[in-house]
Amino acid sequence: FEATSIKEIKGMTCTSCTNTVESALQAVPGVHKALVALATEEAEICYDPRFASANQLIEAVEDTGFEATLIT
Ligand code: 9UX
Repeated sequence: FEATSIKEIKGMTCTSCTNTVESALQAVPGVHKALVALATEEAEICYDPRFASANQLIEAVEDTGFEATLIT
């Protein structure tokens, strides 16, 4: 089972920010792939919903100090 989830992440101003958020998302158990785009403020995440939930992904982003909202 694999789901793709896209979130809006506010407040990122450089590629170092996106790397921080990407690393945080990739560290969540069940996440296979996380891609964060600076220009669109969106994250594309492939994860196994048996091990990770959308809320956990939001929390992982907010733990890095950015605001995240689910857009799909
Ligand atoms: Mo770049 Mo982001 O210098 O918190 S890492 S702005």
